[in-house]
Amino acid sequence: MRIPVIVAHGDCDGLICSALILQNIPEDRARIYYSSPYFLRDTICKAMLGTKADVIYIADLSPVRETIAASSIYSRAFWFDHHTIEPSEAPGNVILTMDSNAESAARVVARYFKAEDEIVNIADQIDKNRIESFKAEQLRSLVGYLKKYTHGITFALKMRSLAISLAENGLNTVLSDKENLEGIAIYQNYLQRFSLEIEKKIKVHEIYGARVAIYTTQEFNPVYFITNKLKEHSRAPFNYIVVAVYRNLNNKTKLEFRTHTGEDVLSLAKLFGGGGHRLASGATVTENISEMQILKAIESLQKQ
Ligand SMILES: [Mn+2]
Repeated sequence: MRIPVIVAHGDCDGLICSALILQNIPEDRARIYYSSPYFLRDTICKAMLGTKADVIYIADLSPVRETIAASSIYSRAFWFDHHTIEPSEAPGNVILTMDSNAESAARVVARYFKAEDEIVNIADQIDKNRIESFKAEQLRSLVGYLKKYTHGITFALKMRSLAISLAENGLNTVLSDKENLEGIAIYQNYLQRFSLEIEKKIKVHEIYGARVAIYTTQEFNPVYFITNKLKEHSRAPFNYIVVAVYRNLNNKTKLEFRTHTGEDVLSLAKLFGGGGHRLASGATVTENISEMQILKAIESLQKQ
């Protein structure tokens, strides 16, 4: 029997993409994985074992030369993405559905399958950090809870069961589940405590006319929340907001870039080998990146 594989980004948009794909493929089950730009090639290869490599769906993650090549081992590979990337050549069995103007990757998936669902609008709100509805806030908190408090295989299993539940029972059922509501409450409590920490730990720099806020941490902290909270800072708005997550165990730095003022932070991410969107980008670097290196990179952009 052939088993389809779904690989999506391990965030809200990716979760919603995976639920939409599940709803719209002919098979009634699939292997679902959540990945990141940094691990995607590994994920595509691992997911293949035991599936006869029939069909793979990849969403909210960018097709680049290496990941396109990995996906082409499957009989057919369907990509759905809305990140800004250089166009890549792909073999005939790799179908790229891309729209860098789409507010979410879920929007790209929904258009492809001609599937209308309120959850697509919610993906747009969350991915653009423009929350308008209570349900969007709740779903963002639920995924925030999983990102903050679960790791590795537990995170994967929880996300998987959320995707299946979203696909089969819908958003209202997911958001009225007792365990999910408990997770949301725990996460919202954490945010209250965390908002005090941001004020204390944020470092502000002026560099060539740009105002930069840098937040360094060793754990998971929600970048959207830091960005929103900093709007109330006495020196806001910030041209560049940088969240640097240090994973000292494996000498890795995860950099996230945002802006209050429409600065092109994609160019900044590219200086570190990363990517994303013009107003929200990131990079994972396999060394410890110092604040000084980040400021130097911003300086080089400001000088242009
Ligand atoms: Mn997205």
